[in-house]
This record gives sequence, C-alpha cells and structure tokens, in this order.
Amino acid sequence: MRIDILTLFPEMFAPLYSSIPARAQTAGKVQIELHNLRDYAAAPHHQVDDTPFGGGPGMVLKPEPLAAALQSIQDEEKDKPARVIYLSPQGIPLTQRLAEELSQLPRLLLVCGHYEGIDERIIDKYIDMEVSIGDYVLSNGELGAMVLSDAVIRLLDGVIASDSAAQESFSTGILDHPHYTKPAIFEGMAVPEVLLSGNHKHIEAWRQEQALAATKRKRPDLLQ
Ligand code: 9WO
Repeated sequence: MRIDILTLFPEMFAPLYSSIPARAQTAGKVQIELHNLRDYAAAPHHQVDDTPFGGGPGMVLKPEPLAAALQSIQDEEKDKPARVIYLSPQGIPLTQRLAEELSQLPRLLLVCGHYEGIDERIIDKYIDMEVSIGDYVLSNGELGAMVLSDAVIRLLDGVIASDSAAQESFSTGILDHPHYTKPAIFEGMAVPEVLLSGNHKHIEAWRQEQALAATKRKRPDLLQ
C-alpha cells in the first residue's frame, strides 16, 4: 500500500518512523510519502490560508494550493488512484471495520486541515470521504492522519503475525482478555492458576469468558 499525506507540518509524523509502521516500511509493505502543502502555494508569499468569507475568527486553508497538491500527488501514480480522505470531526467514525476496509485499498491520500478547516469546495470536489477518529476537536488533522495510518498499516498482510491480528480486540467484536507475564507472584498478587496449568483448552475457555466479562463491564455498548 502507498499512503500519501498532505500536511503543513511533515515533521509531526515522526511516530510513523518508529515501531510497527517503521518496520512495515522497511519490509516494503507500505510506502509513506509526506507532502508539504506550502510547496504548492504560489510565490512570493506561499500563502496557504486566508480569512473566512462571512467573517468570524481564524483562518481557512485556501483552495488553490490544496487543489494543486491533490492533483499533483494523484498524478504521481496514475494507475493507482488514491482514496482521498480528510480527517475532521465532521467525518464518519473510524472503526476497526473501516480500518480493515481501507487496508484493502492500494493507495490512500490523507489531507490534514488546520486553523478553522479547509475551503468547502475542496471537500465537494476532491475529497472522497471525511473520517473522524473520535468526538473531540484537535488542533489539526495530523494526529488523526497518524492514528488512521497506524490502524491501517498494522492490518496489512505480513506486518504483524496474522493470528495476533485476528485475535485482538474488535476483530472478535469484543474486548481483549487480561494478560500476565513473569513473575508468577507480583506484590502479593498471583497469576490466575489456569494460565499455569498448561491446559490450552481450559486457558482458551478462561480467556473467552474473561473477555466477555470485561466487555459487559467496560463496554456494554459493544454487545448491543
Ligand atoms: C476550529 C474552530 C475554531 C473556532 C470555531 C470553530 C472551529 N472549528 C475548528 C475545527 O474544527 N478545526 C479543525 C482542526 C479543522 C480541521 C483540522 N482540525 C481538526 C481535525 N481538529 N480535529 C480534527 C479531527 C480529525 C479527526 N478526528 C477527530 C478530530
């Protein structure tokens, strides 16, 4: 998969160069291309934003640099059209299901907004879908783009062990079971006996029961 990210702050994306996303890039499972919106703004001032029509506070990202950037980035691989996604609180919620769907696409182009947002005509003409990572306002779309990228990248074939992706929270529709490691007794608290039993049938049944109990207690909405 190829992920293009259009941003005013490419230096914010350091997290995608650590841990699992970094390994996925090294292994050739994903190619991440960062593009600075300012590079597409006209000289001499390279202005990317302007005051809102109708008044009000703050600034809006101008349409021309966004359109120039989106056309140019799409044209970098014409035979591989990108799904163009704008990260905003107005978007459809990012879920594990949506991450799985996006992980099947050959290319994503993530657009990061700033200030009060982007000119609506860009959304009308160039954005395929608006996605929200949750019901809160951030200071920009970059964190949303990183969250979406991470959720998608780890689902790509061969990035993590396939059984671990299949077993984890949400893929199964319920929360994860508790995990324990050594020592067997920590600050007076013992690891549940069944995990030391070596009986894999019992262990699996215990984990499923624990996962269901945790879901009922912490996220009953997931069981509706
Ligand atoms: C800022 C603002 C200030 C005064 C009045 C209204 C306002 N709305 C906004 C606003 O929504 N700014 C956004 C900041 C513009 C697009 C980029 N920004 C953003 C994206 N904030 N939060 C997100 C986001 C992205 C994905 N999922 C959740 C939140």
